Amino acid sequence: MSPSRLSRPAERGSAVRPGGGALRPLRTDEVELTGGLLHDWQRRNRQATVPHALAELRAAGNLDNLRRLLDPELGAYRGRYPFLDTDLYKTLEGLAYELGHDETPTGAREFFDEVVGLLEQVQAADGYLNSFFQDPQSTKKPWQDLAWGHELYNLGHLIQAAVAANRQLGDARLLGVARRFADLVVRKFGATGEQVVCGHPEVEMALVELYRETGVEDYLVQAQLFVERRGRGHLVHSTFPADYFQDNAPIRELPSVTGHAVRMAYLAAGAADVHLETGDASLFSALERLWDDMVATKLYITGGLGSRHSDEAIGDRYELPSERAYSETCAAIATMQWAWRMFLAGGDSKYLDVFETVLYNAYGVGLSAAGAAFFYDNPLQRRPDHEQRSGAESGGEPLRRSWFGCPCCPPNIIRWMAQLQDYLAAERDGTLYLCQYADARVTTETFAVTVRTAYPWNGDITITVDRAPDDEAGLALRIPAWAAAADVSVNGVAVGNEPDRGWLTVNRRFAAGDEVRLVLPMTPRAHGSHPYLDATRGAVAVARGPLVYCLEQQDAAAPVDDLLIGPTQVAEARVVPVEVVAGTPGQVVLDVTAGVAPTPADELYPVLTGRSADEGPAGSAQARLVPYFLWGNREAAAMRVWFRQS
Ligand code: FUB
Ligand code: ZN
Repeated sequence: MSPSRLSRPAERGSAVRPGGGALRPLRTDEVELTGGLLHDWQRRNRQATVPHALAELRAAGNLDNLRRLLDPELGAYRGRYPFLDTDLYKTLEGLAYELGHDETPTGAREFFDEVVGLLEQVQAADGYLNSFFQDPQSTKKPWQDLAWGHELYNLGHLIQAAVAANRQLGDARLLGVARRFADLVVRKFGATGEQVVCGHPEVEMALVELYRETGVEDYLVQAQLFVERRGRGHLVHSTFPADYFQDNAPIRELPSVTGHAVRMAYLAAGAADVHLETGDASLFSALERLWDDMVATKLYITGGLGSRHSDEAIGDRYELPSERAYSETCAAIATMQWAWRMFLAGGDSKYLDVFETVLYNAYGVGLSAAGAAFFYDNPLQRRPDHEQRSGAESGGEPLRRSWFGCPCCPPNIIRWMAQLQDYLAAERDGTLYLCQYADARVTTETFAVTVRTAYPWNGDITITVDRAPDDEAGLALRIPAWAAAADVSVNGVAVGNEPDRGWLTVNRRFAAGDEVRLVLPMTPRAHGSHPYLDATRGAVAVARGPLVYCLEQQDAAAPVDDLLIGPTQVAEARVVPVEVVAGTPGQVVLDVTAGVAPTPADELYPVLTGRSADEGPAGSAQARLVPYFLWGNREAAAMRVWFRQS
């Protein structure tokens, strides 16, 4: 770690800064994570993940791909994909946050300056920028293949990095590059230009954010055009079907979230951004409908989206296999981006509940405890002899990998980790909304509070008012849907009011020193699944608070496939604070006494003769359930989230 050389701006805007909507997200400088799991995750990002990624990006040739446009002697384009510049952009976005810290990751400043300098040099005179297509030896020309070329997807990540650099560091160099490219896109693909869309949504939310940052309306109009154009047959595609690109129907008419999972959730997040600026109510109701359908039929219990390895697709309703779950880490991030915008639009806490589930499970699992190895796909079950496919890549490490040929997930993890504080709190009409619970200092113009908690390991949250508004004000506490009850008190006196749309709001004339205490029950829960969900019907999953638990073979006295765990075993589980994996303080495990099923017959499909399928357990065995996000940090072994009951 080296000391930062930057003086960052006093006001640092968060990643999403809507002009409309119900709530204002607090700025980055208004929320500071001070301790606990999320804070430790951020420190790990700074100390381990970023330095690791910078080395991988250099080794993989991402910088050389830019350099060789200036020096052809450097050889051929490195890598298979036309979107490898985005690995740099996502990393730059994360670095924009990290460079604002008192201590910066080793090599971060040099890397940032080097890449920004290269981008400034290689950008074409008309603003175009993509090292794959600018390659004189490339067989493809710019804009020749909108479906697969990812050029606008590239622009989207460039814009997001540029906005972050401008907001977090007051460094406008990248913004200049991004605007030149965005202006080209507006000229070429605007209302009277070519009627095309990109095969991979992403640029929509970026263009809206560029509009927010610059006030230039053209960018918002362009985002709106891209959202509305999709699904009207403007994409020429061959390898993948129309729904892979969400091009089978306009977004307002899509019957359900469909196609490639990351594309779908980025598109929906972009459409939500358009709604936030335009107030387009019918667009929002379409998004609400898609969201509700997704949550009711297509989301894993971990919050993961996308069940198919084939085409990295979401799959049909109730198609949620555990072992072959795809649940790409990028899709987890995209789902949180969508959730946050839906919340900002209307204030409903149900979006934050899903955000929380994704954060601690489908997203958290993507990174190793030490911070330098990644899952691309995130299955909910692993058999000891089965291979971890890790996206399109087979062979290699049995668990998380240090990098990928298609490394979309690692830098996505980095940027998201760096900006976690942007999603902790919001405000509306003098009410401060605490969206996620973590040790933090929250300081707005009128309110300053300190949050102390060991969440998600326990549900005790204390909010101390450091500075109170002059008049009566509100403190809104999210009561997660998983919480069967919630005790709220102010200075030791119980607050009687009920939550409204998931928010319990304390309204009063606060004074410095006031203490608001929220206690959420952290009783382990046994979850079943919808009867149509054949893959896990009759099975039980275990959760406690926002954490989904799993069982790894090293923690069970019998094969995990033979263990029987039902609601009774979960109700009797012992909640034990113990460190399973070094480097993650405060862990809580659940010790259960599981039944052990009789040894199964060898037949794959035995004839049923009236013999009871439910003979009851042949014995019992001790088993220790660990948080799902921590699995795979020891030697590769069997793992399950869903357990047999019989
Ligand atoms: O196409 C760009 C990225 O690569 C996608 O978002 C990921 O799913 C991976 O396919
Ligand atoms: Zn990915």
